[in-house]
Amino acid sequence: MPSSNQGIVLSLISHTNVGKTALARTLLRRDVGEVADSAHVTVVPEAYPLIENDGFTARLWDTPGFGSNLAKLAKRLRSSKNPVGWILHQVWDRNRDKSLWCSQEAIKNVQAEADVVLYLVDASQPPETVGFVDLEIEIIEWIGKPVLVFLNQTGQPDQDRDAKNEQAWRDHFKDRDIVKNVGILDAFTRCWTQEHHILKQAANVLTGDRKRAAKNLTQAWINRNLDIFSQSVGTMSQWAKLALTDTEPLVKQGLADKLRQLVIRAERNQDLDRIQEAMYQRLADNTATTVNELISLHGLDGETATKLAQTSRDELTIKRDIEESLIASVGGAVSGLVAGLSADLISGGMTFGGGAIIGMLLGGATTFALARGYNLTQTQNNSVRWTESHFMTQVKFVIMLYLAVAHYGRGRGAWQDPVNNPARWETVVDQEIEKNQKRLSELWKRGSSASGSATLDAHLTQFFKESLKRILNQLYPDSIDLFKSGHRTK
Ligand SMILES: Nc1nc2c(ncn2[C@@H]2O[C@H](COP(=O)(O)OP(=O)(O)OP(=O)(O)O)[C@@H](O)[C@H]2O)c(=O)[nH]1
Ligand SMILES: [Mg+2]
Repeated sequence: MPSSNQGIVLSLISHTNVGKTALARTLLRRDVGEVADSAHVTVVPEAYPLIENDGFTARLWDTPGFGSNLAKLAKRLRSSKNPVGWILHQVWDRNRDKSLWCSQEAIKNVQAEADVVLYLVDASQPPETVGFVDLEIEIIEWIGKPVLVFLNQTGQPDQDRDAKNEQAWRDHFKDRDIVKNVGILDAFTRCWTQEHHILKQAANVLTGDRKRAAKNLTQAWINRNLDIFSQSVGTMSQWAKLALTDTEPLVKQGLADKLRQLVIRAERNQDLDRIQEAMYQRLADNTATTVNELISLHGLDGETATKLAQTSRDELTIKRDIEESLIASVGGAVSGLVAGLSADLISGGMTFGGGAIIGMLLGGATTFALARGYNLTQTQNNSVRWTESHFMTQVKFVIMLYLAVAHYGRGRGAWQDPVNNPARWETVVDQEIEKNQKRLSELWKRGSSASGSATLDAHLTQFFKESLKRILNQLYPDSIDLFKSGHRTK
């Protein structure tokens, strides 16, 4: 342990308007400075404690951006014996020559404060089109502080495109010894699993006490994020427990009778509509509470809009129009199979959420129930609960919501519900659910039995912990060590 407070200093540096202040907000989980889409919004450098642990501190400087006018000085700078000294001793008027004044402030900051420079580039443009980057890196090179390049403005995560982008920028900087690493850290769409790379890479380029500090703080950063991960897993497990154990009583007749009536009359059943409506309402409320907890755990501002309740319902309801056309195609088969199927339902062994096709093969009533958009099945006690397949859909839905929160950077502003998700998330989550069919099926069975539900919490926690780790590891293979190294990953 150090005798007094020791630490490391990281300076966020970039061309103006690239996103330094936005990234500072994302990393600090608070709204520091001012973020706006125009040049020279930040004009005064400011330092913030990024993390403290065991008497070590990492400080993060947000600085004014390099201005466009700097490039005009390139010839003068390159021919000067002491270009940095020349810039630092110029007197520029803060208001009249704002661009050069801001550039000077950034250079001063690198020289006087930084142990490591975090140089941001706007990766929405290919490296060869952003001429000023070379001059800016050259100036930092003259000062001699190690540089970690981070790409932002990369848009929604896309593994293939991001890897290509990263490689293009790595190639661009390959002859710059001062550039020690190139990675992605978008202030809007980064995942928390990527953040510790800043401190880890800093430890790689520092030496002595500072290296020791950076290593200690990397672990502290990981542990803090893993604590949030554990709490998120707990929140999601509680959500799933409510979904699994939620029931609604069937007032007069059993479900089978109601279904039989449905088939005979070929119309919607008001009782079932009311029951399903109540169940959906509770599911939507439960989901909104969970998302709000996740938002707050991840240091974000804002909350899920009430419109999520509607979105989640739409997503989770079997699409009626598709199913209606299916039912039209099976026609007479429906009524012919009703009797046998009802018997199955009464004996308690039948669920009808396995999908329209399976339902169609098994019998008309099942198909019919699906066609009318009911996702309920009967319990032993003349009440209904969500079907197994619907529960699986719910799990996918909540995992996708978790991923949206895990990627949402505070620099982007207050939380907004996702409109669409990256295709890769969908694929990875689908595969994970597919692989866990049996496990989810066991969880679903536990939800309805008194003996099973006693240990439901532990089983759900285990499921979400393992599945989310696997999903995040697949999305971010570079961060695979994260879950191994944390002290709270047991
Ligand atoms: N898509 C995307 N936009 C970003 C990101 N970071 C910042 N922005 C946007 O880019 C603009 C500039 O962001 P700032 O954080 O103010 O940039 P800055 O580098 O601090 O700018 P100055 O202080 O003026 O030098 C704002 O409109 C941000 O919303 C990012 O990671 N992704
Ligand atoms: Mg700024």
